[in-house]
Amino acid sequence: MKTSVTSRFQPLALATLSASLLLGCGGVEGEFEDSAPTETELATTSEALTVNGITATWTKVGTPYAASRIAVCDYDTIYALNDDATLHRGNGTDNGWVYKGYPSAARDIGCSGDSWVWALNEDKSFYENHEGGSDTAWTYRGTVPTLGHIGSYLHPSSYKALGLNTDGSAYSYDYSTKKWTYEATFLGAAEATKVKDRWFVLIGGHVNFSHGSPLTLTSFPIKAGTLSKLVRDVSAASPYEVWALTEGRELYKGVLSEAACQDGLDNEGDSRADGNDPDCYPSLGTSLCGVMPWDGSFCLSRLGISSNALAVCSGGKLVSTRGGDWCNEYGAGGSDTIGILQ
Ligand SMILES: [Ca+2]
Ligand SMILES: [Ca+2]
Repeated sequence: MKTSVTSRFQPLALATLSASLLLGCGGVEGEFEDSAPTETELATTSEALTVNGITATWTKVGTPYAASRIAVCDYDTIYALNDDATLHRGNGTDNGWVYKGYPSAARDIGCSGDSWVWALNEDKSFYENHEGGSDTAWTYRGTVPTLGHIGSYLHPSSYKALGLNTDGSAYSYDYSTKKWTYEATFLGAAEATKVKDRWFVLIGGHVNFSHGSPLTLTSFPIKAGTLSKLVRDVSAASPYEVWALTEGRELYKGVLSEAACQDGLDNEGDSRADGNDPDCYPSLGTSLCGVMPWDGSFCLSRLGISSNALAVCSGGKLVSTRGGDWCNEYGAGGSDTIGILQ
């Protein structure tokens, strides 16, 4: 077991690699430019799935065709470890990648915040880097022979990585205690990532998300017509936003949104429930306008739920919704004024 950082992450021919890999991570924007609009839509947005009050939708963000592994931290900060072990950071779009370093022995990565990167090497040694993947900033944190993969674990109060053993058991590593702690077991999992209480787990080439108690996993495939795209890596920095790198090296962003709007629950975990979640404004507004005999702007709280948002109705149909502090919560009518507040 070597503790020398440079022995594992020796930078080689940086100038040459930098140029070629910037190209490697981008340059295919407009791939669907010549397609008919309906084909573009099919190719970039996957059919939605609704389960347990959550709607999940995939949208294609880019084609990082040289990327092997991804790690997401913060909201749109993504690290990509390429096939040739160069490391890049971007926002997922093809022209947004910046070369960060060459951790030549790394085979998987995770991250915790904008500039904190974890790497698992081919020999199962595990490293931490606080300088955005800079070649001189890797620190050895041990060797775990049973580790198959590592992923991001966005924890509200600590910097953590998630390690997945080849038997499907997942452990978190805490930078402050330098210890691994058992979290859960997902049989057959190829990768796992966790944000707050939500797991995203890759099983059989498909991303699964967790919900409910006891924990249930639901498969959330990226559909391409009647087929599903196989995913090679998954990572997340938000309980309702997950990123997937497909075997075809396409990068997709999956968004979980609230679909059950009168159940009193924050279904997807964005800290907003029912009438206080903008995801719910359209369906609640449609329900409210459907029973309103007048045109005008009405509080969604008229449905007997907590909400400060307005629905603008005309002829029994929803015209638009307006978020903001318009209404008194829990009032059967709020503070709107029929016929005056338009
Ligand atoms: Ca709900
Ligand atoms: Ca919500």
